[in-house]
Amino acid sequence: MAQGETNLLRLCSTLNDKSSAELQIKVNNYLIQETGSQLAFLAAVLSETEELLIQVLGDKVLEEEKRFTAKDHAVGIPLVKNTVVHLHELEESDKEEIRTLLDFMPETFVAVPINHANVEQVAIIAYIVNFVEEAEGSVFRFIATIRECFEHTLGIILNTLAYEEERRLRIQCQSLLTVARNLFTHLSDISDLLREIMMEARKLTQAERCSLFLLDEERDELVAEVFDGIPAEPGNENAPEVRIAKTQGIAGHVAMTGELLNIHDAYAHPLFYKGIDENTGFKTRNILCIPIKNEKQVIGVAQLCNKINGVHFTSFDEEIALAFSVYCAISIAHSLMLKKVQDAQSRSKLSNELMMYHMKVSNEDTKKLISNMLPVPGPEFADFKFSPRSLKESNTAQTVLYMLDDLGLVQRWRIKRETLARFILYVQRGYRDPPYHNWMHAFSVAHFAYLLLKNLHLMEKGHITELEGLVFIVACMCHDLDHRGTTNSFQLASDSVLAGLYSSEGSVMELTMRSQRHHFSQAMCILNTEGCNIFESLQQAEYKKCLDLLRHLILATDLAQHLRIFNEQKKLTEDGYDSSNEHHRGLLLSLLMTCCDLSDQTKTWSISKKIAELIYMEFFSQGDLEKAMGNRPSEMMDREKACIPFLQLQFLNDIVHPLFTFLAELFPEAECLVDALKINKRCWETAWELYSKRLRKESSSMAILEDEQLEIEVINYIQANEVV
Ligand code: Q2T
Ligand code: ZN
Repeated sequence: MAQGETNLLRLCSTLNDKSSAELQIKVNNYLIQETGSQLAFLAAVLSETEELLIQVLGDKVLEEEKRFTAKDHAVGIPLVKNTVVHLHELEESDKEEIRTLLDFMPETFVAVPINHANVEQVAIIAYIVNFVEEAEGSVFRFIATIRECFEHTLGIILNTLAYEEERRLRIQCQSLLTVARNLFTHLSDISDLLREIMMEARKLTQAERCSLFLLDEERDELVAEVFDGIPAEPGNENAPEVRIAKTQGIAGHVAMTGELLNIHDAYAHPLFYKGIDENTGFKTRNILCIPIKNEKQVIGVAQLCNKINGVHFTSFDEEIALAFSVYCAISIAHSLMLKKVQDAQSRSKLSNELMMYHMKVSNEDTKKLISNMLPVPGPEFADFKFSPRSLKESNTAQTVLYMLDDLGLVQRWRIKRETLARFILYVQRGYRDPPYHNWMHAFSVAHFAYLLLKNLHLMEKGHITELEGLVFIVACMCHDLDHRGTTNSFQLASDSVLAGLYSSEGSVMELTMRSQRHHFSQAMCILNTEGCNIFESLQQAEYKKCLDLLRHLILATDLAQHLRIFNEQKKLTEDGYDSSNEHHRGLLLSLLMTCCDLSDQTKTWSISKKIAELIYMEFFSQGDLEKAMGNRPSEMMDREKACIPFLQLQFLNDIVHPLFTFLAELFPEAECLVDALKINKRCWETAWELYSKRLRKESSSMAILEDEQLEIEVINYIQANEVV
């Protein structure tokens, strides 16, 4: 075997290193030995970027690997031409470049492109320098030696390089993830976050300093609130923010173009401003300036100065800084958003406080309510036939107090009388004064809850718990708090504040529930007002249950919500009610809430008629508003079109009657309510007949309710039926 072949075999048998640098040293030494050169080295071709990578010269590992774009550098010529290149083919400027790389001017030089196995694509370039041409054609022999060498070693060199690149990417990825986790825990304070970003950026790229600018779009300026690395002057931690024009200097250039700048020699760069160095005594050598972009635009610029242990920032630094800047953009955007949300929350809290301040219930009012003595209501007060609307409004607060007392709930839950009195007064004041959805509505709904609890013995028989009993009445009192006398859809159409609020909660399906959420939120506001928390004596677990139930029950009075659970309630009446099942209790309580809400219809005809008048006053003023806004109101809201008796019959048949039928199926004692409903339905039918006869004569749809003839005919009907 020839000596050369033995040497090559020996080389191959030693190529078992993990690091490509060590492999290259061995290969370089082999080439030096076989060609009698002074120096040999390799450049790997990075196919993705068309860059050349040089890590080792001879047996010296470079402190910092060198990267060249193949197109504009002398070392890349063999790749561009895809041929062997000799020193004498190079131009003077190319020779000069080679000299800079090697630190000396070579006498002889050959660069040999080596293709990937079986592919016409250059994988690496091998260079030998200062060999001795003993005889004619010895260069060709050297080239053949080089080619032969790589036939056997190219695979392992490329694999090792690829492995190192993968490992580098993995480590970079890991460190970026750590950084991201770190950043996302600093969202609550933007200057905290910015400081953290600058620290991480310096660590990742090994920079002496980092400054961070955010774009102030209103003023077209870049603002640096905190400068990292510049020692804070003693006693002046809140150094004034630094502002520069959006177009000024290196940072400005990067902000405008959105492109990264890697400046190797700061003082030689036309955009560099020496002023700051002159003032601070800091010497800027090189700069890496990166844009921080969200999907659309530049939101800031990070400027890194002076690579530690290096001549300038490398393309690795560029790569990692750009990847890092993505996390910066996300975390900065989130931090700013969080700040906005928190500000909005504070404003909302403030305006709530203002509202509570103006609603303020004085201690005298509270005391008066506790000490006032109304005569104890007679037994008729607890009868299904009793109409709470017959009470004077000025006595209603005290009546609520009485009802809760009478049910034993004040004692059972250790509610302070003063707190309870104050709470009731706040709730009363929390209602506005539309024709129907006012405090008298809330009060009569709460009274019906009292009737159900008492007459169906819901707590005594264990159908619901005592806590549920308490929350049931409270929910009734609060269920329409701050009602504006308009429907959900009107508020959406009129773009009201309420429609926008609660939009982030829940899905599209719950689009209709926003006013209900507002009623609940108002109830919470009152509970959270000083001296109003009637649930304060509850244990934590009970307290939470209680608020969850309050919310659930207020939401249950939404008509759409009722229709949603209607079938489940139907199934409940068919399958039987199981009070040990929490879901069953929830369904029952929802049913009870809606019964209370519509309980006016189980009273006398005169009340049913009066309620229709109030309801349609409210509906028609909404209709008028809709017309004024240039929209067409629904027929029910249109005073020129609505046929009240027809609409009432429809409402009683479709909504009210099925509800109370369920109730009577679960509790036979409630049968009398269905009977009362049936009478009212018959009355509305009588009214409809009359309405149909008068149709052409009437100008307003409300007039029918004031018609004397109607009154007489209906009374005749009732008298005829009283014997039944
Ligand atoms: C299942 C409980 C639903 C309680 O919610 C409401 C909301 N708005 C009005 C109930 C009522 C209500 N209370 N009494 C009546 C009467 C006598 N007639 N109503 C009515 C509600 C409607 C129609 C006639 C009523 C239903 N529309 C109200 C406006 O928006 C479309 C539905
Ligand atoms: Zn209501």
